[in-house]
Amino acid sequence: MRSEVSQPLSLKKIHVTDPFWAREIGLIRQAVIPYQWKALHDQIPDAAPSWWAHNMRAAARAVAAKKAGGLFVPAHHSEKIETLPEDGKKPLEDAFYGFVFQDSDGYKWLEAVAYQLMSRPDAALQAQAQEAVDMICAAQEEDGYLDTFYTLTDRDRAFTNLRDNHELYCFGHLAEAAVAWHQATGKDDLLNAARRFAECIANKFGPDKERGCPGHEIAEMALMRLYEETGEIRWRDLSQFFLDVRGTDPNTFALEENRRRAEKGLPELPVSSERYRYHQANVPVRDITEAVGHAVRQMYLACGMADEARVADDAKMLDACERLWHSVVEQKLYITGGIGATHVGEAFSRPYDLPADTAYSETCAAIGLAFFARRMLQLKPLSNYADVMEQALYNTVLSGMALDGQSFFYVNPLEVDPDACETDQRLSHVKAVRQKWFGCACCPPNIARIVSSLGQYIVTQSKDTLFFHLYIGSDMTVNLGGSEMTLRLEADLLKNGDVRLSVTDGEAQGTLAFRDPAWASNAQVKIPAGVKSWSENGYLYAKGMWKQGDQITIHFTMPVIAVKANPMVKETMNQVCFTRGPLVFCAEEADNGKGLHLLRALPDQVAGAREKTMAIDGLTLPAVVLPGRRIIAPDENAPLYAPWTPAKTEDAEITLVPYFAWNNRGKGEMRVWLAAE
Ligand code: FUB
Ligand code: ZN
Repeated sequence: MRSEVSQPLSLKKIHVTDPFWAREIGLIRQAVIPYQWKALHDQIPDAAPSWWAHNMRAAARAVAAKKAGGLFVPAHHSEKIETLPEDGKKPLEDAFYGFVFQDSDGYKWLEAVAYQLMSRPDAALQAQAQEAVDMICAAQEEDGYLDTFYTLTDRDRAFTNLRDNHELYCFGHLAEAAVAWHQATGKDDLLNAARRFAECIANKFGPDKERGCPGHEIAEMALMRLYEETGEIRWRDLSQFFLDVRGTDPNTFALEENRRRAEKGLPELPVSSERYRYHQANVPVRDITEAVGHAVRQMYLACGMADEARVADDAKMLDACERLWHSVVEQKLYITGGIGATHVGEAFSRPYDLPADTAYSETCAAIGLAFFARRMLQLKPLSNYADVMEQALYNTVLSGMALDGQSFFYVNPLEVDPDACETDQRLSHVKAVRQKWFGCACCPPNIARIVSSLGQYIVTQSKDTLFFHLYIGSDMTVNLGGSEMTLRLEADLLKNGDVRLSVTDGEAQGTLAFRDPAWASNAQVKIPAGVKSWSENGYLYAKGMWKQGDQITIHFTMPVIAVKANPMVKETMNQVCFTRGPLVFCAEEADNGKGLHLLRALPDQVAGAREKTMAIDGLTLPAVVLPGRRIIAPDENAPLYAPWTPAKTEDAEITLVPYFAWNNRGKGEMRVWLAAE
């Protein structure tokens, strides 16, 4: 294995204390997890039902009936998806409702709970999670199969539509939750359920069995986790099998589709892989050059690929991961760390196509990007990976949830006009306000799990080197060269770029590496005498014998920066946006009135930006006030077109708030990119 490969710290060894992020993690624990438990049980008034508990209980009854030798007659004996009961009717007790992947919502919830328990044990929360675990285990069939959709509809059709029906996706989320639950509690009930399901899958698919791969990736990285947790190599083999099959001819999605078509007497379709860009199955994974198709799927695949590159030291896979990375960050990434520019297929668009108002930028996709970035960092400590991870976390991931944790965005555009998105079909995917829940509720529990596991993104360790990727205040216990030491990282990036790392206990010989963020033009570093230091790949390394009382302080300058996009991005031509540290800022109607498109920012005068704080929903957040201009709106009799004359403008102060905090003060316009004068 390559010498630079690093691993995150166990969440039992790192405790986030950061003034901003500790609140977020606490919010997930105190507000979001209880809220989502209610959502899983359909107890949130006026919110779309989840059906998770309903489906699990119904499947458990079906499984029990089968075990008792009885006949289970499905209420819906077809693959038709019932999102809601027929109009005005009560749900059928034994029917499946919701999207085919509804099981995954509960698995994500459980994974988030497990991370929280790792940081801080809580008997009541654990008991509630145990209830969920028991419900899941009860829904598992005797042969290990565990997917309530097929259990409640037509088990004989299991694994006949991997492309669309998400069994392997649900398995992936189950395995991720099971590993986390095992790590948190030492209990192997869910881990065994995941293993039994993995076994059931491995009995069907493999080199000497049927070819197939997940329509929605995640099983690849989940199997790698299962392998790393249990040491059972067959899970790594299965993950590799899925990666190797993907995008090769004859395409397995086409083959399974042809089998379904044959049942209906329909003619065969071509079996070449080209048609499967949406599923990233258009080329073999080691030949990937561009991020394509459904953005979350692409990111989850990238994670599986990066895990394979790390675990198997697979150089071709690493090359493919790097090409994928460059495709995303150099051509397809929003300034907010969002990805997936088009709602058509929730997908990546062509290079440089980054529209602001019609953006999809699904919360889960930004989460997937952060997952991928962390894995790339594990492979190679290059600061660009951490820059992008931070960009996604501080902006789009956070914007996915209201400051009170009670409502969520699925889609994260960079420009919103409520009147437009409420009346224009082309913008029907854009919501002007966060929603209480979604029929397709992939994003809220995904936020819960990434924020709850934030400690795993801050630091990774490779042998005797600790890499500090994110400046998020935390206390940690590390072992360098066999000696244990406790460290305190202090930072508050919402305020300033002052960072301090102190050895609070113990002593050890090793190297501490600190990322030099792209947003900091100038770092002033103080390290103890006798420590050897050097810079490499955007990290400042400090090697020495560390002992209690040692401190490293870094002052990163954190000015407001006026940012332009590459001119190939047509959408943002002559527009500017403003960032400070990891935060992207936006203008909101609440501060600047209606008609944000009339504002003209003055990028040349960015040095005159005034920083201030603003109270939003009880939080004190950074804000920026800029000198600017506003085009005086024409009166309503003005013609649509007229001979050109310079626009009439007036002075205007432009107030900007962090993008993640937008829409916490009622409905209104929002813009990240402003016209530049
Ligand atoms: O298909 C499962 C999840 O639902 C995807 O990851 C999201 O994009 C949403 O389509
Ligand atoms: Zn989502």
